[in-house]
Amino acid sequence: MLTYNSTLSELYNNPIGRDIMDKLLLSMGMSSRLLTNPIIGRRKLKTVRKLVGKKLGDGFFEAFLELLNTEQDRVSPREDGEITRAWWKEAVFYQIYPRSFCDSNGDGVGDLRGIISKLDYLKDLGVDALWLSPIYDSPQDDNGYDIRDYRKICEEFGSLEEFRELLSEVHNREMHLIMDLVVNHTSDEHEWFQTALSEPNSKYRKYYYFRNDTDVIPNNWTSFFSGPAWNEYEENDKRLWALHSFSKKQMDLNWTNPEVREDVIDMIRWWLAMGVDGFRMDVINLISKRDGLPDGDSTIGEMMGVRGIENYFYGPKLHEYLRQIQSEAFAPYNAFSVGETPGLGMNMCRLVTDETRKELDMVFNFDHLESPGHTRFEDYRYDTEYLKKYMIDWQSHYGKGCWMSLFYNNHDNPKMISKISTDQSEASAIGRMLAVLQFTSRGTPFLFQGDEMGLVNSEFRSMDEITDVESKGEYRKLLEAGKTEDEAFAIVLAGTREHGRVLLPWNPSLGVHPERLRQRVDKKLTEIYQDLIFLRKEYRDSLVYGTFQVLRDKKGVFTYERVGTERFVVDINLSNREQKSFEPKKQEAFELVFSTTGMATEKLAPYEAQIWMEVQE
Ligand code: TEU
Ligand code: CA
Repeated sequence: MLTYNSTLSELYNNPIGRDIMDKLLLSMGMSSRLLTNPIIGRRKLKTVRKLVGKKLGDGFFEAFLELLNTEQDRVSPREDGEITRAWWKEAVFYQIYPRSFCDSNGDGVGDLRGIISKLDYLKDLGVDALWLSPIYDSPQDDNGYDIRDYRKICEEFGSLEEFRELLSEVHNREMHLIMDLVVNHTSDEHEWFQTALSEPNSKYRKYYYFRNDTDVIPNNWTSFFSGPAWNEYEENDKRLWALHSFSKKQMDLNWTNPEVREDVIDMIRWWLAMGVDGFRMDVINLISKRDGLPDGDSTIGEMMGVRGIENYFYGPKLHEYLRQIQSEAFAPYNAFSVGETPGLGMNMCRLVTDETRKELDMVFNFDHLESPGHTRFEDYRYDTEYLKKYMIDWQSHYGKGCWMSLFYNNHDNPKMISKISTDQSEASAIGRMLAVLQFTSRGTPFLFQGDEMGLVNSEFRSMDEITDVESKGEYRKLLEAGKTEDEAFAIVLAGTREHGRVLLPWNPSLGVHPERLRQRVDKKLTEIYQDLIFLRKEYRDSLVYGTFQVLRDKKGVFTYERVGTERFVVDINLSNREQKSFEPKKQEAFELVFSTTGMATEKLAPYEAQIWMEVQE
């Protein structure tokens, strides 16, 4: 049991402790090596509390200790033996955000028929598997992440028959298709919630977190989309509260209720029986909440941007629920699972993905998407040195029993190219460099729709052009905090999820957006994606499953080797200045197999990346 008498090294030995302390030090610009220093490691928590207690507050330490003591398990990274082979480790995934992917009937909303029309394009690109963001019946308050009927297709997108056609067309091309599983919450228009509201004695009242025993809001939790995390209703002249971690129309399911788990598992099996190959599982680490839903610590709330999150981002029954979903829903169909796990660090990710744990196959970790000390709603230039640090850390330490997802963009984030530079003349070079890093690293590449087109952020001009419920909440919060409309819009513009949600520019002449929101496709980049995906598959033993070893990581450059049956050296210029190329490979028998500039020069041009292969005798 960890207590105030525990030493920092004992705390650092706990997987949750390590992840939280690493993140804290990183955000303060300090090295986590500090905590492996024997002198510092001997310090007791009570001493640290005396030093920083005022700043962090007592609640922080209570919550910290309570959280760490929930995890008795340890999973150390496996470095020996072989990596278990699997189709989803060798596949290149492509995330489709249906409402903006391809509109086949000109109503301005993407649809299933539009996706079908692009399957050959995706196959030619080298894509092996699709991840569809939600296509279920939904009021679209959070663009489909608020599901009203899990077994019905949203009419704007098409019909169940069209979905079956899409699925068979995908399988005919020997591709896989995974769907988005959103079961931390349902829409407030879901029949379960509507019944729970209208029939207090129905079993569905226990499907959600309702409270009718208090006149004041049940706790101090805030929503991910700003404001309190509770809706207020009126029942028999009394206040009735219901929990929502996200929008006011996304009501949290109560996973402690076995009937909720059974109904969710039944729904998952329904889709898997139809032939779906697996699921991306929306905020799946949030489903287990601490009993009693205790207040959140304000310091942690400040740090994480959501008050109360320490009570559910890694809840007490998370592993139990994940194991039940895996054994009762996924295993019988040998289905693939990738969890979306905001807030989990490497050690907690290991605890939910290590192959011995039978919980999830993979997760999306988001720690690389912002430079330390920065947040998404902030106009700053992303530091590629940090991307290098992140990649070296995960490629070197995640272990052979776990498998990384490799991505830069999704429907929740601005474009990585624009984070690095807003100079349009650099966009193409940065896009190519990022592609080399993604396709020569160990893990599964997840492209987001349009990555292969080199899309950058959009030039929205006002909040009138922003539809995202999260951005609107953020804008309101900024105005309430005293920002002017222009200041608030500038902050929202930097981080709005809308950048990942504009219709793709298949034919820029069409489309419902004004000229300035339509982007040209970087066709050369699309070819480069095809070449790199081909190379990765051609040399799968080395570029997918091979070893990873850093050869050079001085400022501005990142050189590493991947070794399987072949040996590759990847030489990357992470900066917008010319850099020396990595010399030793030139003397040895290496040949240049790829360069983002097409030339083998003594120097690396800004953002140039080269791939060298050892010539086999
Ligand atoms: O996102 C959850 C999540 O991690 C978000 O809080 C995300 O961190 C933030 O929006 C920006 O990074 C998932 C879905 O991807 C998102 O589209 C949904 O809005 C959300 O869950 C609720 O379902
Ligand atoms: Ca349409």
